[in-house]
Amino acid sequence: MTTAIITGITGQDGSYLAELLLQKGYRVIGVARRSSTVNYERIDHLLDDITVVQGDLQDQGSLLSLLEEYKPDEVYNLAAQSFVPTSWNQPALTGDVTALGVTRILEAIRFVNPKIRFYQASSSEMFGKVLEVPQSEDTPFYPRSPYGVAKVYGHWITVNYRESFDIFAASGILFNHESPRRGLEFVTRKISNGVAKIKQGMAKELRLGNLESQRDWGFAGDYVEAMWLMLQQDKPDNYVIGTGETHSVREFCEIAFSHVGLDYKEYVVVDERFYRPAEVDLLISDPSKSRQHLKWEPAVSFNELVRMMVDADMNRLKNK
Ligand code: NDP
Ligand code: GDR
Repeated sequence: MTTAIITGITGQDGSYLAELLLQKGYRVIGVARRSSTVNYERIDHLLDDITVVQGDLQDQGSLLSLLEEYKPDEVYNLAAQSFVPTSWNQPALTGDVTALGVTRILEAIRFVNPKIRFYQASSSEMFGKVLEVPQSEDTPFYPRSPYGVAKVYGHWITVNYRESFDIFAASGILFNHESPRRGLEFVTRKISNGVAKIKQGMAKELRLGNLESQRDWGFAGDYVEAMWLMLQQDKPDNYVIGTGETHSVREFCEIAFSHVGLDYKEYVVVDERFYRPAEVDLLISDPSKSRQHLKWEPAVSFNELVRMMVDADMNRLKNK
């Protein structure tokens, strides 16, 4: 039985990746950091089938002992301080977890078993103030937040351990991917949840920041398949994963509100509190390498994604 360790098991992607690996017959070990109350909402339905263990990206020893104890074949590093605005308020913590945390796992792999295959969750935020449109594996980085800067470090240390120590270390440069399990502060979920609350009379308006920023949005359930595929190749590499389409926050609002028969212009209030010190205006992937090498294609379209998220929040609030 193949064993995989997933850091960030309690997050959006951790839950979808665990489901995928269980379907493929893996033994799944999920790493969660200790907290005073458990936050297993996204993995509640999996707790009989996976093993959840304590570990923290800020603690080298915990990572070493997990690898020694569970002897994984594959490690997926999904843990991070992943919310861009928080990275300006907690830049040093973001660097410690999102950047140095990657080195700590790679060091654990190097000492315990350099044959372990490693996946690093890199991000389109590394392209930031984009130097090329669309963005591919060869586009230079220009990160615009402490989060983006930390991810650039995580990406390059992954490449460096591949080249220095011959570790099978893959970097997936994933564009935004969303789902009904997305955290409530990210814009897509904030909109789908806001729409459902307004429709059900629980809120009167939705306050957002920059409506003009454009993202290449896909469905998280599709993207975890690409992570797995990267570790099944003959050689480790970097891959851009996205849909190749871009849409604005405004368009997301239009579709989400109209799905429940509302006009977003009557409810969305632009609030400068949600503007960022430096914005990433436009992201759009060139996913040709992953289409060709991994044979990966997203299944869920942008319209389907928006409707799926609104429907899920409508149902959740109705059943409350
Ligand atoms: P989430 O924010 O939903 O999940 C992040 C996970 O990291 C949570 O399980 C969190 O635990 C855990 N974590 C945070 N700090 C630590 C720490 N010090 N030690 C151990 N675990 C920690 O992110 P997503 O699932 O959306 O994203 C997964 C990864 O992919 C992240 O690295 C993200 O930066 C990256 N990424 C995401 C994209 C997206 O569009 N979703 C696009 C590109 C990259 P807790 O629940 O305790 O907070
Ligand atoms: P992002 O996602 O920063 O792209 O990072 P987010 O959903 O937070 O923002 C997307 C865009 O929407 C604009 N925006 C708002 N954003 C939030 N959160 N709240 C608002 O009210 C709002 N109004 C407008 C933002 O300015 C931005 O332009 C996500 C994270 O998952 C990262 O971890 C990941 O690496 C990248 O996607 C790819």
